[in-house]
Amino acid sequence: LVHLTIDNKPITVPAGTTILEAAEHNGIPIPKLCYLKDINEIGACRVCVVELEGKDKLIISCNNKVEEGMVIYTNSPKVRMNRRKTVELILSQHDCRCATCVKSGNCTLQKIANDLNILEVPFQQELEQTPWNKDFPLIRDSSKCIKCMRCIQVCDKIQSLNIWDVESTGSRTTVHVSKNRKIEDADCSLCGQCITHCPVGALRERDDTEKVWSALADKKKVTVVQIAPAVRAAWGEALGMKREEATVGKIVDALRKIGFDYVFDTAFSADLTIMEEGAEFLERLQNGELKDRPMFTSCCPGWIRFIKSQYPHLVPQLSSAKSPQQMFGAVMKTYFAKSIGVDPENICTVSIMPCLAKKGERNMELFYEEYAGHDVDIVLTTRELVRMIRSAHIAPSTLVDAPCDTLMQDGSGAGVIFGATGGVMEAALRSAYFLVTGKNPDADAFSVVRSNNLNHGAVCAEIPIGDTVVRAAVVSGLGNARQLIEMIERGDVHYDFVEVMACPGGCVGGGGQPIHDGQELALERGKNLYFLDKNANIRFSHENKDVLKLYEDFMGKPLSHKAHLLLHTDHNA
Ligand code: HC1
Ligand code: SF4
Repeated sequence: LVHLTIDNKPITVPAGTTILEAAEHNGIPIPKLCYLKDINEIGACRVCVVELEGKDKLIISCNNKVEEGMVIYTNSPKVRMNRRKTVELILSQHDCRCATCVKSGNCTLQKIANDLNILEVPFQQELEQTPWNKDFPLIRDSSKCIKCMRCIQVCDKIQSLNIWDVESTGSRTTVHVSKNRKIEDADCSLCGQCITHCPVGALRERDDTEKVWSALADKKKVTVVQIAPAVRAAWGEALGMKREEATVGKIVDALRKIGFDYVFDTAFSADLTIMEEGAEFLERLQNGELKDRPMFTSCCPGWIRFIKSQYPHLVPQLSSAKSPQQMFGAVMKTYFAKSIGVDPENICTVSIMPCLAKKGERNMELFYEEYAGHDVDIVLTTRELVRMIRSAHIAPSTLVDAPCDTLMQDGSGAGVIFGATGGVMEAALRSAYFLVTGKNPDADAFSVVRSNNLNHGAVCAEIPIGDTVVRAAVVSGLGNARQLIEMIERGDVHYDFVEVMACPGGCVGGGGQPIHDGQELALERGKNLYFLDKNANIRFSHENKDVLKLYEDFMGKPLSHKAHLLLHTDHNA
């Protein structure tokens, strides 16, 4: 243990603790911009400086460790003056028009400048303006970048994709797409983790809310919206709602108030996905197709983009099932369109997703008898949903629990846990068990595939189902996925079925979720989905009555010709 004083408070912490952590654990917060625990501890922003008694120069607190007897001041006149100069310099190179910035109100730079009572930017340098493809789902505004390097580090260390890099042009350091590429040519998975780790508004999603407002205003259009599982675990955070208040039923109410004609829950089509993917898995397993390599899940478009660019030879191992988002879109434009007697062309399908990659996935085309457009027309992130609720001036306190529309109303607990890492696997195992043995397992029988630590890489389990043992692996985060694939390719391990989600913790930690600077909330949000599953009326996808009715009245059975046409895709194409 090390003894020191911080702001006259005697403190004892374990050796190896940084000054910043020692202070924070003792209720003395130190402002910081670039620091991200274990990911970015480079002291680039110099905002976290502190004064060490006996030393002339201020020291950086995020990467200097405590030493016995240190006397530290975190807010002395010298520290304040220096910190102020640092922040003024950052502001001088930053586009400070907060009123039109997506991060306003939730921006670390804005908060630090406000806290330091900086009322004027003493000098403004010329702002960096790098051209950007505004049609790409990920938008970067170079004039807002503060060169904290977090995007580079998250992409390298967590996602192993190295999309961003530092570039030096004369005296200026800038961040840019690596290897001089354009973002659209850079193998970006669109996981959006760089956005959720950016302390300012330099990175954001392409805003598609105006497209939705136009569709809502178009009298000819019937607007149909779906809400992804993970959205319910996070949307309230950005509206100041308590966790228990922020129910999915209130999202349904908000979307109706905004003007949508029909509102559905993606948990319905997650169940549908399990019916198709589960049947496909058992077929491939029984045909001996999985002897050398596993079948991989296909519901995460960030992962699909990753495997296509990094391991193209493994693409045939992907399940051919479309994601729940796409399946729902296809069903909305066929089965549902027929039931309400509307031409699919006049239906606008919208989805609310925790995800950026879903904005790319929606480009997938729908063929039904003839070309029928896209399954999904517009994808909004959870953050865009919140912006729409705000634009509509809906007070969260006025929202009530409303049910989804009928025909595709049921959604099981198994469908809800899709939003957390391990959830797709667990849901699939529950139904595979039923398909093989003819009876339900205990609904919690496969909870071993859940994660409680995202730094531990893959979760693996051998699951007996009837006479066979299914070797299952679950992984989230693309760096973890890369490690697992390398092990599979070397032959060190063998699995039959592997679930991969691009974002750490799964969709609950998605790149489109509300941002809390420096906090990782994926596991906590995931627990909420498991709680909802535990308390759900039905916990098995194969017991979803509306899914069963869809098969009976329209789709036939899993893997039928019609199901292939509407619910599956060729990832090789
Ligand atoms: Fe996901 Fe999925 S779980 S991929 O994270 O399979 O985005 O929530 O909607 O499609 O269901 C996302 C979440 C989501 C799909 C489902
Ligand atoms: Fe999107 Fe979920 Fe995949 Fe992240 S894990 S890229 S949020 S589908």
